[in-house]
Amino acid sequence: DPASTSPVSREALIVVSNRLPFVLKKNEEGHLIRKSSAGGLVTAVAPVVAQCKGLWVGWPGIFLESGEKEPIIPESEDGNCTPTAGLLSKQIVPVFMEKDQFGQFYNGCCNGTFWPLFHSMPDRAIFFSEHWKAYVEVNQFFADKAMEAVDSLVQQNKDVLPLVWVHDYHLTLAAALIRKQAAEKGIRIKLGFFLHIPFPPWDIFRLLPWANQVLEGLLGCDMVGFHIEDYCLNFLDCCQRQLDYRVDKKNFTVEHEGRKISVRPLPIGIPFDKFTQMAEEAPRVVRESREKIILGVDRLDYTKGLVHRLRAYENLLTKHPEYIEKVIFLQISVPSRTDVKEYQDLKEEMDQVVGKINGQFSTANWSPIRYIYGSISQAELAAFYRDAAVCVVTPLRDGMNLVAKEFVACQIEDPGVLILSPFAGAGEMMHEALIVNPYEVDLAAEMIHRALSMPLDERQVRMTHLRKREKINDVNAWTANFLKAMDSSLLGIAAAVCR
Ligand code: GDG
Repeated sequence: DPASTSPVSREALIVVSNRLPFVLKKNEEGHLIRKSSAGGLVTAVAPVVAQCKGLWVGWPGIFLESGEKEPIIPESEDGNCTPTAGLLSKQIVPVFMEKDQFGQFYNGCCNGTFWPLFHSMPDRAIFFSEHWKAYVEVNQFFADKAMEAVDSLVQQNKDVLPLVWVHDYHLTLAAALIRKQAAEKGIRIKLGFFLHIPFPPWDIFRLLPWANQVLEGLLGCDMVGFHIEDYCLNFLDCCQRQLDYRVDKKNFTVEHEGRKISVRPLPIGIPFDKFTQMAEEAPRVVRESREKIILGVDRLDYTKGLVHRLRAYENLLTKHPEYIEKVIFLQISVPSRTDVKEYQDLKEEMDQVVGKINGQFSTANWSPIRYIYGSISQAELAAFYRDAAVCVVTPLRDGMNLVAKEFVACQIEDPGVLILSPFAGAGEMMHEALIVNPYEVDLAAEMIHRALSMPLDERQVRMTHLRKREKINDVNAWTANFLKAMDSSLLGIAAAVCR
């Protein structure tokens, strides 16, 4: 058992993320229930937390009325006695926030400032000191809660070594705040961070009025992880040029306060086998039809390149009228951040562009675009992935992009073709996809044409390679790689529970 060979003692994982692995909802009788989230991160990481008797710190998705007491976290999902993702309620540390403060933090700073800036779209970014103030307060609050979690583990077992894993751009300041408190209390911990979105080049990053604080916050860790090497290099460059810290761009380390922080590329994967199995089991959702399906699946977000993609399709129908009544573009757009103006504007724009293209090209029995503004079940999604001839993943910028990987995992029949943007992290490694710059609308249209007319043997060769890579580098491998980068004794537990 590798867990018991650690010189100090057994490690216990504490995950800190903006959201818990489930949200709390009131059922018809007014009782709180858990509604679990089916994301790959949860399926891979929660079993490790459960097994090592660790904790998960995060927001449960509801606000309390003023003066309302914090509710007790229910043990299981509606009517079912299995705790969500194996996590008992005593392993959940909920972080409750006031609605106003959350709005300034989440809609304001996280999604108004960090999101566009880190996706290299500074013109969309807003910079308000009230938002930043809320961001600092919320990060402090999460750090306090994480420290309570650390304390409770140490009280139960003084030999435990807490391994705190902080996630994403919402919580860039938390690690340094946790480190400070642990040092004051003389508690030894390990701290790691993973960023799910891109880390921008210095010339963009330095537009952030609070750039130094963010870097110092991340450098509170022992290890900082990004999807790909480019983001690591951007981060190292920022530490060097913004803070004048000593960085080693060969070994990917930063020196700060007498510590050496390692910076690592840790490309995330998906639960590959789970998606393949869903594709095997899912009934046909698209009626047996003459048309080939071109599929797009995204949160409705301006980084995903949705309008550019529709323009490319419009261009295809104009230049290649032979596709009229022969193909259907099925775009699933999940509503997202609907309180933020940029997202409301995008919704309007999409409605207009879809309407225009459908108006221009529809015939009595056929419309070129089927547009779903809403979300569908994962089983249905797997069926769409399986039955699509082409999947178009063309973000203008994307940390990784899981849709590209899920499509590949579901391609169990006559193989389809993946069209991928080089500006997604996934574009760095999925070389057998057709790679196209989404800004080159004409070329993107030709790429769809090429995908639709690609011979079977070429499709098979490309898909076989893509599937092989994603199966090996699945989300369990990612979790294991994080633990390895943290030099963690939990690696053995992860290998045992994530099979
Ligand atoms: C961030 C980074 C990075 C979508 N529609 C439905 C649905 N989905 C699921 C997909 C996929 C997920 O949502 C979207 O993941 P992405 O990776 O594409 O994008 P973000 O949400 O922006 O995620 C990204 C990721 O973090 C992980 O690090 O890859 O770059 O931006 O899993 O399947 N799921 C269901 N119904 C839908 O209609 N059930």
